[in-house]
Amino acid sequence: MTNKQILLAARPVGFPKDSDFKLIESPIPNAGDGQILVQSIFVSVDPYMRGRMNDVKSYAPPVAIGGVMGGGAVGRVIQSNNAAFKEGDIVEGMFGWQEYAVSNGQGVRKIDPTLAPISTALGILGMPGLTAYFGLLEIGKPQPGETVVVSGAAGAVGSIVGQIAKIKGCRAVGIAGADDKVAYLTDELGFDAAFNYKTVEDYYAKLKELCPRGIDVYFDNVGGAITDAVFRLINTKARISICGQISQYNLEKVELAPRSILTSLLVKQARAEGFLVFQFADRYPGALVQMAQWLNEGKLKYAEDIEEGIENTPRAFMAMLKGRNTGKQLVKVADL
Ligand code: NAP
Ligand code: FER
Repeated sequence: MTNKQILLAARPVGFPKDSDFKLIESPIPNAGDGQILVQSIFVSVDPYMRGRMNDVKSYAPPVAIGGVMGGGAVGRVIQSNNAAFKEGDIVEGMFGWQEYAVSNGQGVRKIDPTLAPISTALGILGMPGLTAYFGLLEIGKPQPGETVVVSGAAGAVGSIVGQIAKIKGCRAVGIAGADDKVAYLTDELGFDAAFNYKTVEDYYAKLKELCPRGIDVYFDNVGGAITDAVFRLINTKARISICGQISQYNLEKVELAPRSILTSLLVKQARAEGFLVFQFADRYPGALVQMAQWLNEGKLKYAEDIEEGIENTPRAFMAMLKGRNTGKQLVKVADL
């Protein structure tokens, strides 16, 4: 019995490649004093991890070369020397890209497996769901009858944003990168309209057609040319929630935006505000109660894309960056 771990072997230049990662096998560690040993069941791959691979300062130091890739996971406590946890507990925490992890319990959340499938702790009832909830409601402040546009609309965050916009009585318009994603948004999730940015050439003309009353709220997951087009259609007092800029994460050379986006903010007396979901951490419990209620009432739906085997985590991460996923991308590494 060994612990398969994925290490960061090299800092990716541009789009990550297989050789930036390395699979190793090491002995399964034991829980020390005050610690728990967790066997992961689902490991998360998220866009923010691309930034953690770069040697830049942010809220935490970057992943070290030769270090285990960090990231959220859900698993089972198999040893506990910590009074807050017992063997068999299902927990979510930053256990990384590996099969087994020890933790002192800080930042580890107990999951009730009878309330929802445990994988949701990494998706709709976890970080991405909370990002959609706070980024839309606190930054976007959607009002009934307003038009909400979301980019990256078929992903873990975006698919929830559009559905919360509908709950709030808005017109929800999604932008995604495949025809089947567009169909999923309109036919299954209740978006009012959506389009495929990979086949539509003129984003501005398409958005103008789909948003006849202009755009009041823009939830930006992607940045780039899509965002430039949205800015040309914002209404007076529009709110732009800057959640992500995934179109930029793998570029070797930064892209320049048209300076007219600032003129749009000026003449529309509009506000663009970036946020990190962690800034709302003290309000997670109430948000999760609300999200779970909407889920149980059938007002929220979610999709998951599940890869199998810890050794396939880099592949799943790269596939997600390329848009192969619909909904939350996960890797299943053990049975429940
Ligand atoms: P996701 O949307 O499930 O997966 C990423 C998606 O990005 C892909 O499926 C792909 O879909 C799209 N994409 C990739 N390259 C693109 C490009 N060049 N242009 C447009 N779209 C592209 O991931 P997620 O976890 O929900 O994250 C979505 C965004 O939210 C990311 O930007 C992430 O960094 C951000 N985020 C921010 C916070 C925060 O605290 N601020 C927290 C969580 C996530 P297509 O097929 O549509 O291209
Ligand atoms: C994300 C993109 C960026 C994200 C966090 C960040 C939690 C934060 C980056 C930084 O602080 O440098 O998707 O999700």
